[in-house]
Amino acid sequence: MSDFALAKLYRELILLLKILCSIHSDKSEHSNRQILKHNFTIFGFRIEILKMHINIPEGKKIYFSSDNHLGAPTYEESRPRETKFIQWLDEIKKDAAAIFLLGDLFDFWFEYKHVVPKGFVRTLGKLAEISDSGIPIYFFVGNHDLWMKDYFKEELNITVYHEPQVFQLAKKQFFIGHGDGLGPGDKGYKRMKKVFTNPFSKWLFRWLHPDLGVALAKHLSVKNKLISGDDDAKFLGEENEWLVQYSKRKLAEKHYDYFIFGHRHLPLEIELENKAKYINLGDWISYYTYAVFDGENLELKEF
Ligand SMILES: [Mn+2]
Repeated sequence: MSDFALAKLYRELILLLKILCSIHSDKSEHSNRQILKHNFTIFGFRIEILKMHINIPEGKKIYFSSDNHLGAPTYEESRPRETKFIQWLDEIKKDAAAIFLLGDLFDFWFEYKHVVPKGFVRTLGKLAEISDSGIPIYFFVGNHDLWMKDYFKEELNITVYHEPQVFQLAKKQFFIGHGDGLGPGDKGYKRMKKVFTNPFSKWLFRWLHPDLGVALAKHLSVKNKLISGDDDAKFLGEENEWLVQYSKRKLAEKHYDYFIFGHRHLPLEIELENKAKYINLGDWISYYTYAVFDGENLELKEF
């Protein structure tokens, strides 16, 4: 088998595993959710796999937001932004069929075996209330909160994804993720991400006393662009927007209606080919933007 064929097989197996794992981790049952059968081909063999499908009942909507960076630049300074976010959650819970949070909710988050970081109780409490009321919440980790483990699942019944996922929402195909490290370029950050997600470095970090570890991580998160992976929030033009390039590459393989990402801290809506759209959700630092999908149309709005 050629290197190329091996690489292709490897990629497809990883993709299959990812999809199977993501369905597996979603244990809760809701009446408006179902698992769809989906055909998948590996070297000509047709395999049936499962895909998340959410129906949107009449009058209900699906909401998306990302990049709150609670705790930045300091806990006190991010409190007004937290209050505003909770007001938004209170507003959307009235007609939400599901809520997608696309990462960097916290400027830094790390789960120890028996301990989670201090703070953010109003946000966590509001998410608990919404989740308990039966509205499913999906969380995609960002580059600032990628050290999530099972706390959100166990405490809030929120499904946590560590990689982008495909969802069918009503009749439309969505490709959803935080967006860090995707597309060409950003090599320095991609290398850093390998270090951060490496089990040995996580194990080492866990054994630093949290007063030291969390303080160090918070410092680096605010100070260092390479560590945080955050670019300046200026539009670089379609050709230089990595996530646009990434979406175009994905479109060449398969049709999607919407690509939804965070990470850029810049609200963007870009038409791609065949009516596909790239949406960037902006942030809750400068823009307070979110997307809402009613089953037919998706709108980027400001709160
Ligand atoms: Mn961010």
